[in-house]
Amino acid sequence: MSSADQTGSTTTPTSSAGGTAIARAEVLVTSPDRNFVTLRLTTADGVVGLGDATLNGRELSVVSYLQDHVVPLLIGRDAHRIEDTWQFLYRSAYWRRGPVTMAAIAAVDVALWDIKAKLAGMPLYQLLGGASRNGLLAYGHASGRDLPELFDSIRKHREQGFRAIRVQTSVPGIDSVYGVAAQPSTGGRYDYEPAQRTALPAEEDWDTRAYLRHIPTVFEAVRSEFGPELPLLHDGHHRMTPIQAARLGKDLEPYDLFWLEDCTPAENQEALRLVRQHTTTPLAIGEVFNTVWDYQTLVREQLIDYVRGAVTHTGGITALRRIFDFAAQYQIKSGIHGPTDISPVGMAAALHLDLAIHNFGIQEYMQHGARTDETFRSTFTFVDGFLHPGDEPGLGVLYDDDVAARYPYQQAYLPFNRLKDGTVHDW
Ligand code: EZ4
Ligand code: CO
Repeated sequence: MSSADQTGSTTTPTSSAGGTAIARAEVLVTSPDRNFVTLRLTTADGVVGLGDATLNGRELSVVSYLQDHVVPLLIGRDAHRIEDTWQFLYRSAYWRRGPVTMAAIAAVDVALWDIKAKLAGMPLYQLLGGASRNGLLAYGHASGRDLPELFDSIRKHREQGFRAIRVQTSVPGIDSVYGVAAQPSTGGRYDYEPAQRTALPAEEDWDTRAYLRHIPTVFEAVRSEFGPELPLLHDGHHRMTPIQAARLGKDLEPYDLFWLEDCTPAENQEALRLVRQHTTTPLAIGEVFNTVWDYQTLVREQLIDYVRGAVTHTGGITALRRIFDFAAQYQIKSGIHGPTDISPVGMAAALHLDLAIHNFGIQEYMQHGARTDETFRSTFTFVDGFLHPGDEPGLGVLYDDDVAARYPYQQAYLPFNRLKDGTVHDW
């Protein structure tokens, strides 16, 4: 250790690191099917680690945060010091939390775990305590503009192996609704893959009363078509007030949902007390959250059943692991966010964590397009409805620079909602 370190006049533990010092930190942007931001760290000895820093629709803000403020702090730090680096990035910024900051910290954290596991010669889940199960139950996204299309989409997902299915449909009287494929006949995929690359956000419309009337009839039809066994999920995508969410939860009880997701915009955690008093439908929340504090009331008062945080958006493996451990004391399980805007690097990180924790619940799995899979070559598998991260040392993902270079960044916004009278509503 240098004298500078001993006197505390530098914050960079460099000189003792030797071959494990971070020698290079690159912020990589590519858009094979949609935009992805990846942090690649390389040690002096040439060991490479990857972290996902993709924040859908706000990608370049995280690029700037990393490039302008984080990368200069990383060079020379010992890649082995994951905890110290996390605490340093979180506390030294003074400004805490927020999706941009926490996505940047997550990318550093995951890249360092990737490096550590490669140096150990083990798949990352081994460093997190080893496997707690053989495979990870995954759910896919079925959707349809009407019941025949929806049934077709559910059948296609089951043929692909899915043993749990999220169900979203159009609502009579509303033109375009979150979660519904534009052309279900071409495979039943709804999402923005390729992402909507418009200069301005696409406008969708919304009517909560029409939705509340319609959705229970959809689940009744799905249950009578597919029987009681199939686990079914639904995403409310933050559109309801607490009392509306309470009503939907009650109305869906006969159909035995695995979960109802994001029933209200849950930055008001207390709102879930009201929902919880009225319904036994299990609740899942957290894909837009970024720290444990967003879950404090939800977990301590057992107001939810599943934590939806993503490794990518919740400060990485170090931070999300702690949220799951906190949740475990209250019998709350994991349900990590896994849409296509989580890159294969972020997915791999999720799968290693899923495999290791005791309170795993389910993993969302939307499946990336072929161009994305060619850019990020992953070892994780999906067999018979179960995901597994694979047994390559580290995360098990390679970033192909040549393929990535073929797909430059393109502006792509998420859509938004207006009510019939023009009022902006939650999307
Ligand atoms: O709309 O990931 O459960 N999944 C979701 C996603 C989100 C997108 C936003 O970036 O709600 O489809
Ligand atoms: Co969701």
